[in-house]
Amino acid sequence: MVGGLFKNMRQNLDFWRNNMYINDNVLQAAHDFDVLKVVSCLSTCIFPDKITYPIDETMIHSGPPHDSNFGYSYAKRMIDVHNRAYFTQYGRRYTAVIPTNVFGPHDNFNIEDGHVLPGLIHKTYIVWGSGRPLRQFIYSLDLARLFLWVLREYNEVDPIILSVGEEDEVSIKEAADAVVKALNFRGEVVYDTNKSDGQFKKTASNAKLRKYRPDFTFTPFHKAIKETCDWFVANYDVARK
Ligand code: GFB
Repeated sequence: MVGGLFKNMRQNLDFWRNNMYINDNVLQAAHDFDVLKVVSCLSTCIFPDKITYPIDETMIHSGPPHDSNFGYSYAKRMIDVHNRAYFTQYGRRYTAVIPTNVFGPHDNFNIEDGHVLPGLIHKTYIVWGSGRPLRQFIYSLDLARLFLWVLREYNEVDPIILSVGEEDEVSIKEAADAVVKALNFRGEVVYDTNKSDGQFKKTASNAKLRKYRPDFTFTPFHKAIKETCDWFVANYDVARK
């Protein structure tokens, strides 16, 4: 069960309970049916809020998460505990990836529940919050390519962050400007500062990924935004919104 900042702030209990049920049912069923490998998803938003940067895989349990999504964060952290327990008790090599903010075609463009980029693409001219927070965004097609590599080649039980580099972190304003450019929007962009900014930053290191995949190239941000905007416009009638 995933959602943007605002859905998390409204439903921390649902995010905690539903994701805990999913964790236990999926992993126990995999074990019962002798599934050899399970790759679960955590997220870079589950790391401690008060932390040093860049965040890396060793810091998952080093302190409380940001208050806005504590239910989701603690439930997702429990997957790492589950994976370690299946390894120590049964030798299962179940693992997890830690994607940063994902976006792309077929996203959830719902304005209230979705994440920032699909929300901006759907709304275009209204940015919630100040636009100052920083995020690393990963294009869904790049994440899918990396996910197949993890499934086939990554053999650690410890999780691995799947993110663009720290140098590719952008502000929400820069992300909004990229959407405005891609949609050729000519109107005024307004910032609704009555809406929360959420976590200011959660800068994650992709050094572990780079150690395994120094060759991997991410789709340039503006190209990925353009492809996502073009998909949304061409599929407006069927897009989740
Ligand atoms: O993607 P998002 O909702 O989640 O981004 P997080 C929230 C940031 O974008 C805040 C700004 O700074 C918002 O003020 N923002 C601007 C908007 N316009 C919009 C808009 O139209 N919609 C939305 N949603 N935000 C989530 C976690 O944190 O990260 C989830 O809460 C999940 O659990 C996800 O893990 C990856 O990046 O703040």
